[in-house]
Formats: sequence, C-alpha cells, structure tokens
Amino acid sequence: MSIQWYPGHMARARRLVQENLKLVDVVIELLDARIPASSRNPLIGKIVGGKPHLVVLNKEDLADPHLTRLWLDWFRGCGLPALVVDSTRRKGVAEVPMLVRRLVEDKIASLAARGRRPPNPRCMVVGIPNVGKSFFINALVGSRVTRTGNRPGVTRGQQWVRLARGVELLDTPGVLWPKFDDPQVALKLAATGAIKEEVFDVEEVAAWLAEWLLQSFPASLKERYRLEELPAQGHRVLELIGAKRGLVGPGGVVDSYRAAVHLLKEFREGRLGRFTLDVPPG
Ligand SMILES: Nc1nc2c(ncn2[C@@H]2O[C@H](COP(=O)(O)OP(=O)(O)OP(=O)(O)O)[C@@H](O)[C@H]2O)c(=O)[nH]1
Ligand SMILES: [Mg+2]
Repeated sequence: MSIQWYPGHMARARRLVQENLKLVDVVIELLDARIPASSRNPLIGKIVGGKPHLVVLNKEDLADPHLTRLWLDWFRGCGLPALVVDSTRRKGVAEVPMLVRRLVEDKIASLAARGRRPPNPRCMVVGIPNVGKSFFINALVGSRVTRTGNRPGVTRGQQWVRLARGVELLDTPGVLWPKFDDPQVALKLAATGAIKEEVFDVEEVAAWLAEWLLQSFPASLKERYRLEELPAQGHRVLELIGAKRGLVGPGGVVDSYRAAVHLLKEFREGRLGRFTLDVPPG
C-alpha cells in the first residue's frame, strides 16, 4: 500500500521535538495500545538520547486486555517503565506524575547531596498523529488550570503546566512520525486511524482489516453484521456488510467505498470488540 507522506514536514516536526527535548528531564512516549509496535517511531531511542522515558499505552479501552498485559510485560522486560491509560475516561493517568518523579530520583538525590535545591522535574509527551496526545494531556492536567508562565527558550505560545508532585508538563506535545516502510505497519496505522484517509486507499485498508478479522475473529464479524456464512476474502465481506447496512447505489449495487468507510468507523469505535493488531516479539 502506498502512502503519500511529506518528508519536509516530518523533518520540521522532529526538529521541534528535539529542541523541546532539551528543556525536559523525562519523555513520555504515548503509543496506541492496539498497535504498540506500529505506533512507535523506530528512532525513539536516538531521539530521546540518554533521557529517561516512560511508555504509556493509550486507548486501552479499545485494545485486547490480554495482549495489553503481554505488551506491558514486554516493555518492562526491556527496562522501560510502562503503563496503560484510557485518556477519554482519565483512567490510569493519575499514576503518571509519580512515575515521572521516580525516573528523576537519582538526579534529585545527586543535586541534594551537593547541597543544591533540585528544580521541579519537567516532562513532555511525544507520539504519532492521532494517538491521543491532546486527550492525554487534558486528562493529566484535569482541573489544574493554573498554568505557570512562559519560560525562556520555550517556543512562543507553549507553557508549562504544574501536575501533582511538583511535576511540570510542557503543554504542547511533540509529533513523531511512524515508519511506513513496512506495508503491514502502514495498513495497521491506516486501520486504526493514525493516517488521514485522503492519503491511503480506504477500500484496500478495509478489505485487509476484514481479512484480518475473518482469520482472527470470525465470530465477531458474524455477530456484528448478522452474517450466516462468511466468505473467504476480505472484499467479499465488505460487500456483505454493505448489503446488510443498505449501503447500495443505483441498481442495488453495493457501494464498496461506503461499506469500507463503515467497517473502519465501527472498528475504530470498538463496536466489533477490543482488538490488538500487534503481538509482542518473542
Ligand atoms: N477510545 C479512546 N479514544 C481515545 C483515547 N484517547 C484519545 N482518543 C481519541 O483519539 C482521537 C485523537 O485524539 P487526540 O488527542 O486529538 O490525538 P492527538 O495525538 O493529539 O492528534 P494530533 O494532534 O492530530 O497529532 C480522538 O478522536 C479521541 O477521542 C482513549 O484513551 N480511548
Ligand atoms: Mg493533538
């Protein structure tokens, strides 16, 4: 599947992330719990350098709970602190300030040992488009409307927000790009809504998703669309969905584009169930 992307735009966004990174002690890497691998920027290690970073799996309400547990274990096994959240319901976010503070404990202790008063730990959120950065930040900030003033060095318009435990958060997240080179990754990003629909073939992505559901969760498809029999191919599933939902054009022919849009929408809303498309390595 080909995706039109904009290298200039991506490079600019990454530069901005790198500038803001200089101002923080901890990076919060926000991933989509449905695609923890595909929603990672493979250069994240290089981008954050030696800085401590925390992995947050967002949209846990849409992901398979069993696989989410395996992913958490996997990240922790890699030495990365990780937690899961549902930013729309503010579930899990209260733990974040404590974890951020824990990540800078050594730095604070060494400053204190030298008789210096440690400054408040500062952090920022980075993640790919549509992963939920704005929702996550809003959930974290909650009713803490007292924003601290602009600090020198921060791009105009950006501010620090004081969270619990004295932790400060840069209110503007850093946008990272995923890696589209692997066609499977591109399909998963498109299916979960990380990529704008103008830049990919909606029918191709929906047919791939239908095929994935056919192989992995045929019962969910049958139940949601009241299908008696399942065909062998993804695009045939789309035709059946279109017919069931009355998405037909002149002459009663199923409008496969509308059927594709419908399936993607229902999948993203979690109406077929909770699914995780990436499996942890090993
Ligand atoms: N179900 C569910 N949806 C979520 C969650 N967090 C965010 N969303 C949805 O994901 C979509 C994108 O959320 P945003 O916070 O705007 O994402 P973003 O990363 O700021 O996106 P950009 O600013 O475009 O890069 C919205 O439609 C949210 O409703 C979550 O935890 N669960
Ligand atoms: Mg946003």
